[in-house]
Amino acid sequence: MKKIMVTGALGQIGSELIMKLRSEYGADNVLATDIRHVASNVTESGPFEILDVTDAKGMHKIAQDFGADTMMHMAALLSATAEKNPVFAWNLNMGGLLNALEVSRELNLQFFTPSSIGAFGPSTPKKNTPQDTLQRPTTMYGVNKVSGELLCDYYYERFGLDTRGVRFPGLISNVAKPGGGTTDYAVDIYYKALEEGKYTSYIAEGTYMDMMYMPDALQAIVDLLEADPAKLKHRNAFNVTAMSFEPSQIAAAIQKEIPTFEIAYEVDPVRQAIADSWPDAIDPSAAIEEWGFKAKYDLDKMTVDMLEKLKVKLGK
Ligand code: VAH
Repeated sequence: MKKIMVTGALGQIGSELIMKLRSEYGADNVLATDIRHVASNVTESGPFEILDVTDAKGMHKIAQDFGADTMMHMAALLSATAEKNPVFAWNLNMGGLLNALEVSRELNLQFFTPSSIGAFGPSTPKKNTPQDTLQRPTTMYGVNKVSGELLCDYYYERFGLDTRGVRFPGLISNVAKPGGGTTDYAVDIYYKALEEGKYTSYIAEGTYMDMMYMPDALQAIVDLLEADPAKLKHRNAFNVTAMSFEPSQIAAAIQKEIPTFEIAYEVDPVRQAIADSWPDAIDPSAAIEEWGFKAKYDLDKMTVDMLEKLKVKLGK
């Protein structure tokens, strides 16, 4: 049975990943860590430790004492936050990743960390973006993600470490709200639709980005973790996506459920520039062929589920 250590366990992905992993592998076999303790189902449903991922010795001790055989490094600053403090973002995103890779090498752990469509830049083909293509991102987050992909490939090639990763699109969830991302509008819009009946988008109409509902993202992580390594031609990091849409399309999907919902636009130039530098729609065929990636939620199905879950959460 796997013994999995997760960093960034209270983040947007981490907070749901912990619950998914505990249901798959048993609560006691999944150690959640984060830089702060916030009482939640993550901290109450299984082992939890406070960990600053820039503390290599602390990370090694926690992984060793837990008897981990798998490291899932989820702690990172997202795109918009990273642009506000690029040096801090480099130190945290790259320092934390290097520590997680080194601890995994020293203790021979299987290793997973997510990359992002943010690893692509304006010179990358925007439509049907290939698995292997030009990656010249123009954001600190993107530089971190490309560097991280190369570092994870290096640890696989140089040390034989079993590193695996995916390039996530914007992730939409009804549990932990994302913090500091560019795609967060696609989460905020559902909350505002129920709370105010309208939403002002900071991303311009017509701006396509890849997106995926969190349940599909979590299943993709488990499927890749369990994939037969002999079938993996790629390692870091597989393109995965479920849909590509622009703000007026998610608004239209919400209007099918809430006909009076209205969208307006007040573009944030910083996050618009980040979104404009990313692909419109990436090609997930390598993930489909090499480990059977499959998304279950499209925009309409996700919208129905999001609104249903948020109505309960918001007491609507
Ligand atoms: C962000 N949600 O917006 C993250 C993600 C593809 C976007 O990397 O920064």
